[in-house]
Amino acid sequence: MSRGSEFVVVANRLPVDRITGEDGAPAWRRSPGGLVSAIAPVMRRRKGTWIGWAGSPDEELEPFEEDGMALVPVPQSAEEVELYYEGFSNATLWPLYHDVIAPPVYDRSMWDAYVRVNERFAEAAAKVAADDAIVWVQDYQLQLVPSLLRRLRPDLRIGFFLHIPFPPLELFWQLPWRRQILEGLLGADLVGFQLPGAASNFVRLCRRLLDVRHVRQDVFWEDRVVRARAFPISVDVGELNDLVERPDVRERAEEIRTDVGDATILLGVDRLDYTKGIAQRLQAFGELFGDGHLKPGQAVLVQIATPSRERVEQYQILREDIEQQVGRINGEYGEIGFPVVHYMHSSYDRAELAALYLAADVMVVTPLRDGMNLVAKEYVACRGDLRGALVLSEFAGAAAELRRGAFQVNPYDIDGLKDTLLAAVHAGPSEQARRMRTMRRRVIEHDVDRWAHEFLSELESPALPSLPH
Ligand code: ADQ
Repeated sequence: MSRGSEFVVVANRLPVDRITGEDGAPAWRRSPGGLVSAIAPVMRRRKGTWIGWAGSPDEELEPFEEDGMALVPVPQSAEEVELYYEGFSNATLWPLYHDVIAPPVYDRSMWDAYVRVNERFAEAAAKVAADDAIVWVQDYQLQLVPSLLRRLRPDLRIGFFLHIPFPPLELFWQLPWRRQILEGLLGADLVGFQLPGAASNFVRLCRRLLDVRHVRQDVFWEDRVVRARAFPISVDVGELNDLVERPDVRERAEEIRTDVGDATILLGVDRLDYTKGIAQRLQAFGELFGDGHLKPGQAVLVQIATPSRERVEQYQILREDIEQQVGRINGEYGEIGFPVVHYMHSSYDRAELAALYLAADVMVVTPLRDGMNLVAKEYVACRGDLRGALVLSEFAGAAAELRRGAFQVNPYDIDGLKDTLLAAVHAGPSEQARRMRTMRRRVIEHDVDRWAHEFLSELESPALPSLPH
């Protein structure tokens, strides 16, 4: 590929999944999800290029085109997947940035691999970007790319967006490579976070660790201004609207309701991750049966848990724990024909998810810490009928926007969670409508298109002209 894209996205994964086509030959399909659908139109308009890993280790692929997007695969060896992706990204940074819910692993060989892979991504971006191009780097796996890339290509305008929380200084301080990560991010012109609090954490850290000057959230670093700002991500409201209008999706929602014998449906949809508070949710729900507040056949919890990071030890332990807990609850409280928890460890397509959202009386989102949580917003976007209730953890980024309409909970407080679940189950149609209307106003106005647009407008607007004295 020649040096020439005006707009480059750098993310750990390419926005396509490998599938087997109808003729049995391998093919690519655009990955589902908001990030890809938000960025795809911008990519087409600006003749963009997406740089990322294709998903299989030890595979060298030539650049290719798919769905109107130019894609540049960056290879990763099996060892790098283990050390950079499963290791430093998901066993070190992920738990550290999520309030150390699980203990982070600090391992020097993982760090070395993280540096090596970040260098490879930066080199790939430096090669394809046109003069003065915009480069948008995504997420915690690539925090060194902004500074590595700036060193190679000082002409570029570089943005970075962190999808997960940015921890308070007291936690970040643990990281043996804290200085390198922070300097890596400061290579960007604009560092975007989900919430203003995360941007403040970042600026405070810059001041304490690097002794830099700043004016509010503009940090002065190496004769440049690095802006830290919040851009809460959202969902593709149009896509979800289209889905819930489809007759087959509506029929499927009815079928789900019939399948559970018209019990009140509480729904959980999460990657199987220890940050999502699935154990607390199950505990509270089970106890409601133990206390006699709910009866088998009257209410069910449908818990969809997408397989995730299955080779990381913490995730294997979590899966065993959750599955045991589900078994225990059903063993204790279920009756023949009336299990109280329906647990599915699998991934679903968007239409099936939309049908589940339509069928659910209560959506239960109880993370212990979450950058945003798109599931909460997807549920709201699907409920144009103004029915249903959202139980939402205070520790999800989404709580900042949905506070007024959601039933808010502290998932660590099991009694509080039980009371809130019951309140949501018993909310009448007018209360549901009032709350849902408030939440929908927010989600519809602030959809994922607007998120991408606001980030890129800020990145393209000129920085402050001069340094403070
Ligand atoms: P995640 O931790 O993956 O994202 P979330 O925001 O809820 O969490 O997004 C999950 C996505 O996967 C949703 O679009 C959901 O519909 C989909 N999904 C979940 N279970 C599924 C299943 N069984 N089958 C198919 N699809 C399923 C990270 C951060 C979040 C942040 C997002 C976006 O951790 O805090 O909101 O990035 O920035």
